[in-house]
Amino acid sequence: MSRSHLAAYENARLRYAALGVDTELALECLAHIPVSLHCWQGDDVAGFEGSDTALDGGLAVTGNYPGKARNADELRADIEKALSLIPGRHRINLHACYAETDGRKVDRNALAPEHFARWRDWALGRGLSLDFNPSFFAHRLAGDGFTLSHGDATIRQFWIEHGIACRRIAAHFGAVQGSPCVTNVWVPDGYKDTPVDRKTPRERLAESLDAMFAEPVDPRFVLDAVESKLFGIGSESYVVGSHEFYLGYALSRKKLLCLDAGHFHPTESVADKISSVLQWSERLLLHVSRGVRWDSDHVVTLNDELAFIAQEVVRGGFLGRVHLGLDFFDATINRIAAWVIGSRALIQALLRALLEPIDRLRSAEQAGDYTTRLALQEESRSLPFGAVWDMACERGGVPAGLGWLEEVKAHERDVLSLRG
Ligand code: RNT
Ligand code: ZN
Repeated sequence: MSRSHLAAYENARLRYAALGVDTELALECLAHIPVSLHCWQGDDVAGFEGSDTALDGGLAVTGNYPGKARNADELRADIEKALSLIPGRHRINLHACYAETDGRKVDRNALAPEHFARWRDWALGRGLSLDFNPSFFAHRLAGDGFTLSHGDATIRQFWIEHGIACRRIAAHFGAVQGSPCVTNVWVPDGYKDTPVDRKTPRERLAESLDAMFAEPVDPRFVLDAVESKLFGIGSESYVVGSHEFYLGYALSRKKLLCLDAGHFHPTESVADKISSVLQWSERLLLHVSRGVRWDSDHVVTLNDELAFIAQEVVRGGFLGRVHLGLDFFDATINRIAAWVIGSRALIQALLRALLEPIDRLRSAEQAGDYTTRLALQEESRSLPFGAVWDMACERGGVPAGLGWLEEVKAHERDVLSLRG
């Protein structure tokens, strides 16, 4: 690290210390927060099942930036490249449609750990843990927009079996990696236009979920989560798995609720939900994402909403109870850069939250001195955060500043541009 960087950090350390904040403690804490990096940013949620399964279920990836991963080896290499530019030790989030079946057709209800052996060995070899997601989209039995809540019992049964198969795969990951595999269920089910019967699909979804979760799994190996949504493309009028539906389901069945930052009304604060849900639930899964108008999955940036989410997790002392996953996909920019930008933004938000002069803020609030509280909140914004972030990158062995972009550009020239 250059002398001027070191001097900048030393100066920052003193500035923060003057407000009662220990930058060393913040850096130490930050280095141990895992973020689950979603594999699906690397290939536009395509997966490896072949071409007869176009993306659907309201998931839309726009853009045709060259160089996307065409197979699992390329995807893993791209993830490694991204991880080399993100400080910290993180996790990898897989979807069932990223199975490797060596050209054989294995339907989703027949998936087994062996189809993820390469992912598992790759992850274990690099000290990475895996999280998992059954894939309830891009499949002939999801074509009409319904899966677990489908009116046809045979189709429901197929998806229940898929969920069961995925939990067994997750349990295998959990057993070998020494940390639970967070296994998230999101189904696209819903109607484009106003339904007459909102009740029955929800009854069927609850029943299917119960059937899917009937087999007990060891919580040391698997943590089940369920993810709600307000609306999707093609399900604008009604989503079966709404927020209230899954909040009730998660609490009554002791599952994790997954809050996706892009799945609520635009003025609704996901951050504010964290301490509410955690009053009643031991754990929570966050899909850190960014909604922009109709799209719920833009690359995460360091905006106020992200800062607020990180603050709530840190202030509440919830770091051990909240699982942080990323969920976005953008094909208009370099896909590795998208991972790096979104991950670094989340980690920056966490560092900022760890650097808040929280003791002073709390005493101002407790004393009813809201003037000081507001003044201090505003003052915190201009503290020399960048110098501490540079130090986090330096200690994490990744480029500080825009150094990472040069590496991404070089990799694009040398590797991505050679892909057909
Ligand atoms: C969709 C959900 C879901 C997916 C991924 C691919 O609206 O957010 O989490 O994005 O599972
Ligand atoms: Zn999500």
